[in-house]
Amino acid sequence: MSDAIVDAVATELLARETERRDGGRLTEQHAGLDLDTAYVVQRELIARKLAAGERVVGVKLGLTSRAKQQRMGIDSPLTAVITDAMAVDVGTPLETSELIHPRVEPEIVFVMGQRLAGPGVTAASAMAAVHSVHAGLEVIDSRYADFSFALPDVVADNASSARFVVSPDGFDPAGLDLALEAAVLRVDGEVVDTATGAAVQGHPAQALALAANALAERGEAIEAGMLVLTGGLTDAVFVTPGGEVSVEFTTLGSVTLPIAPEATP
Ligand code: OOG
Ligand code: MG
Repeated sequence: MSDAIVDAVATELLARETERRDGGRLTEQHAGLDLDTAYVVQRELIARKLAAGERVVGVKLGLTSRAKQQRMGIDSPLTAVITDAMAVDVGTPLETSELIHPRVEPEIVFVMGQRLAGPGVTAASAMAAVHSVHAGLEVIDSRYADFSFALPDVVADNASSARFVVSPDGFDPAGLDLALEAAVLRVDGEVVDTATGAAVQGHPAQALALAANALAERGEAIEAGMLVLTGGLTDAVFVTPGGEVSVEFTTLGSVTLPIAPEATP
């Protein structure tokens, strides 16, 4: 693994994010950008965000549902890191002018009650560490043109992370059947997709276990108090300024993300 590749890829991805521009796959420019190197890039990119004042608030999984895997042409889940700068309060409009080509996807979100560290984490032991379950929407914004990437590209790009909104209403995991928890995704009031929690690795707790075990391979754990975004239940949808995206769950409630109107010159 080359430090020069890690530096070059992290620098380019952060520049694309800051300058709101996409670009080609970095695996095509750097033959050495394999999966292990990509996770080192992701860690470097987060380290630079922390140095700029951001704070880690949780982890996310990507490509945990078939809908997402098919759209992206990648059948392997991945993990990434979320920071406070990505959090949008419920009711606050999404400023698309700050982003490149945002898309929104519905997610089931865990707030951790206890530290969860692999290896050997099962869905049951993962669920036992969860404090509460919440409805969420994630805004992804790939730094690659047309969201076209190979697995190391998207891992290096922190899994297209950009923004997220989580409902403050938390539910005790013991009282829920998350595999059967249904989600209805609406854009501007029209239903565009539906799914149940089983779309995410059979059960969102399975995704949580997967994250804990994958992080352990890199010497990391999921800490108490952290958020875990378990992965888009459906394909992500593009948004239009002035519109809104919402997800309504059976028992977790609803989250609506208004999209800010285009700024008038
Ligand atoms: C990668 C991010 C995937 C999810 O929930 O599957 C992700 C992408 O689709 O650009 O956040
Ligand atoms: Mg997601």
